[in-house]
Amino acid sequence: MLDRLLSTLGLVPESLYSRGAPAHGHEFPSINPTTGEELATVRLHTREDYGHLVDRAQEGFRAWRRLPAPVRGEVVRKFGMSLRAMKVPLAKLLTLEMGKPISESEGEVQEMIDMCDFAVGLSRQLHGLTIASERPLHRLMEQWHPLGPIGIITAFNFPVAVWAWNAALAAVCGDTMIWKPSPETPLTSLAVARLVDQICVDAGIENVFLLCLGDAEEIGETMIADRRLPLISATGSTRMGARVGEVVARRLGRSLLELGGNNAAIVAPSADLELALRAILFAAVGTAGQRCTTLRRLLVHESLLDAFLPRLVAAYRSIPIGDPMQPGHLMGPLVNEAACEAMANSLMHVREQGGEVLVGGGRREGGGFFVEPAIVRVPNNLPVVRHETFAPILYVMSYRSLDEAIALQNGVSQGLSSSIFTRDVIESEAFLSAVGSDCGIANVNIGTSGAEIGGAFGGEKETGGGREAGSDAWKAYMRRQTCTINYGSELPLAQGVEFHL
Ligand code: UN1
Repeated sequence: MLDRLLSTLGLVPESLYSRGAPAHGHEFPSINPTTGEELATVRLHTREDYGHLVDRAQEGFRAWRRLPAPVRGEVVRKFGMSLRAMKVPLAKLLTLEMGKPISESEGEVQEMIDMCDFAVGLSRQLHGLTIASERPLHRLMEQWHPLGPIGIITAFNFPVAVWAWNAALAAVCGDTMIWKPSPETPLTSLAVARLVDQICVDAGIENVFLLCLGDAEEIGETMIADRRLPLISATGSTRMGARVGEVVARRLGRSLLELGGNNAAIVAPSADLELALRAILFAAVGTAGQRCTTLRRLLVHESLLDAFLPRLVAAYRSIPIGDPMQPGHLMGPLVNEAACEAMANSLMHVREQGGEVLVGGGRREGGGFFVEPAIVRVPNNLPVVRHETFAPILYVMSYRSLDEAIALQNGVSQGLSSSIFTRDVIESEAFLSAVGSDCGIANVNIGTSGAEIGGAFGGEKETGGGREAGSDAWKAYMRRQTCTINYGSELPLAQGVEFHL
């Protein structure tokens, strides 16, 4: 099955799938987390290979930035069409390599398609402002130009959608790019790179979308320190983002960071509990708790706790866990052994600190990295609750007043996503107000995960402050130029300054 899938996606094992970009590093296995077995081996790029890729990205930029943005948009449109044609095989490869349920993988490819569509429209809307000048016969305007070759670092959990958030926008903005995907998902990344390459070859375009497979030490560190990349867009852990932010800032480059979340949902007294239950399940257990938007903390009004918690525990017991390729399974494996260990570790600490595991938390027997999603009842403000563990652990706390709930919700160092379940408009508006949720995403009667691409995606505080995907996130991929044009024959100076000989 794998061989057929790879050849459908245009990947042949010649030179260990390194495609048009020669790789001279060591062999690296891609592991199927469902079985723990090796799917294939790829060859990594070395620092020297990376250097050649950046040369190519620079060369590509010199030509790509000259094309009108709608012409660049046409390339992205064709890529979106090719993703439509390859949606099912690409989703299957994603599930094989990363372990998310097949419906979620199809959703992830759909997210790429949506991003392409959005970027195509945007390619005719990269607009600046015309601003009133204080001087007679002067015009003040702002325009946006391509930035340069950029670096994109992505994580294993959304290995291709997050690349597409960046790549589709960067491409219409006139940037070329080097992508360093997670070492957990090399085949999926290669398949996407292969699809976009084919579109470029057909369009006679070169060196716009480049892929560099490698680890954080050799490739990641070189990339973030590289002055030829004016922007590094990085998605991953807060630890990784802090390193990227520091190194990029030292060379006064720009970084766009989308890091950890510690997302909470408030279940208020007026909530529709049926709807809340479904939303909480998807947000906490979907993608086996490995989304940056995963629901990690549940704040339930004290009056609801006794009625609601047993229902949630019962629902957890009935979650179908198993081979993510089978459509009935709502939860697949974690990505690797280390993720299982991190989950067990957090559960050990939370028990030590006085938390009570109400359901789940165990490891499933057999091959693969399967765990049972856990609900833990914790006293408010337990230290372990402030850390993000990238696994399906849901901490449940109770609250009395909405102010208390909002303080708990905001009382962590991350600020990505948040939600409230309420039918009370006063509560909902308070939650969305300036003194409500401090997160980049605030939802009402929807869980914390599963954002559409039309809005800007990202969060505050240790989540890194970056915004990707929709709205005006494109501006991060361009340089802004303010232009003042004098169409008169006088030279009036701004602020009324006189300077005559
Ligand atoms: C991520 O986990 O890094 O909002 C991205 C969501 C998805 C994207 C998640 N659309 O859950």
